[in-house]
Amino acid sequence: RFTPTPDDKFTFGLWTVGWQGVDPFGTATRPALDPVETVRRLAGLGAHGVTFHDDDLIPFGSSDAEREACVKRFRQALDATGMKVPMATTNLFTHPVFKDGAFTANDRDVRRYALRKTIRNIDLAVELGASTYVAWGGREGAESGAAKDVRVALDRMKEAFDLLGAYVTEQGYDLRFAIEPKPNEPRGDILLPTIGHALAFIERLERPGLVGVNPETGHEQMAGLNFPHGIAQALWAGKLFHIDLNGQTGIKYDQDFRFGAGDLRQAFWLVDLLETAGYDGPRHFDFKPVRTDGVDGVWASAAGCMRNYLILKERAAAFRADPEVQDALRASRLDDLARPTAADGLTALLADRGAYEDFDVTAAAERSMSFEVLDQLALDHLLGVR
Ligand code: GLT
Ligand code: MN
Ligand code: MN
Ligand code: MN
Repeated sequence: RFTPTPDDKFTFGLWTVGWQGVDPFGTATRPALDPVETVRRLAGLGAHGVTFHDDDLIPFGSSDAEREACVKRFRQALDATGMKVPMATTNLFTHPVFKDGAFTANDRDVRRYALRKTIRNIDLAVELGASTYVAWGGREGAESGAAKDVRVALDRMKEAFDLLGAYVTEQGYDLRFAIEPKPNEPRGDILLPTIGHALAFIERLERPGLVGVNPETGHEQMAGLNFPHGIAQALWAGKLFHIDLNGQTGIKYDQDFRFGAGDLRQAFWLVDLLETAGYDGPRHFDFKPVRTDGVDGVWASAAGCMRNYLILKERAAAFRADPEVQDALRASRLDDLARPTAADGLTALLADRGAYEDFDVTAAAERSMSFEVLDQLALDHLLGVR
């Protein structure tokens, strides 16, 4: 019970369990992990696969021969364990050259370098079987007003995604892009700060069908937003290409706790949504094992992410299956919400005296929505007392 298998599609970034605890105030508290060891350990815990930045796998500045050797060892570990690589991404934030951004850096040569670095890793991603390419623009932003002309920067951002879309199309790659929003950190303000901003941006691209979103729990919550609501809108738009699961306690720095820590109620509704909406992509954990812990804590927290997802999945399924919940849903008129408001058209609506002239607004206003009973049932299920 609550033991993950590869069918659960749990995946982890190499950089998550590999985080050594470096933060703005302190140096590493843990040794570096070899990606090969990470693949073996995660496979042992029941994960489905791993994801990577170019620089997680191949140290920045490696020669071509070193690069080949890194990829070869990694591929051998994948083959030996059956682990998959469903997603990859580019590190466009660590090296000082990206201090003012990558696709939207004011310096044109930095933007051209960023595109070439991305394209190089797209080739590797496809070679390793990835079908999603994440783009987190952590350094695309500003700390002050005149430093970035946001409308022009968005032109450059669009140009980048149009070029990348042209590249994968010309190569015939079966690869889609997923933009990861974040409101701030490391920049004072980051471009495309929320799911909503990203969705609107995507519709202005040359190939909108190639681009979706990779929302992260904590990133929306850093902006005070309801993560399950944002995910629901991404699903509604057909744009949930990938997801980064973790934990966050409200509007603060990016905490990247293990999934299930932080806002547990939002985690419950999120799992309920993913499991009932037919999302069949990876359940990708992008978290940082707390830096107080040694390597033991790294694997304990990776196991915890998966265990918490499976517990919440069971709790959410029990909630949906409970006959009292089904009655409460009807009492709250969720079935009525599912009915079109004017299926017979505008003329019929305008001619319907019951819709306005004869509508008893007082009686309608007096009907209770009964949401408290419904929510208490959810809490009882979440807490495991039903
Ligand atoms: C970085 C960031 C994450 C992104 C990763 C993809 S790397 O750690 O904090 O949220 O998902 O580039
Ligand atoms: Mn984060
Ligand atoms: Mn992330
Ligand atoms: Mn992160």
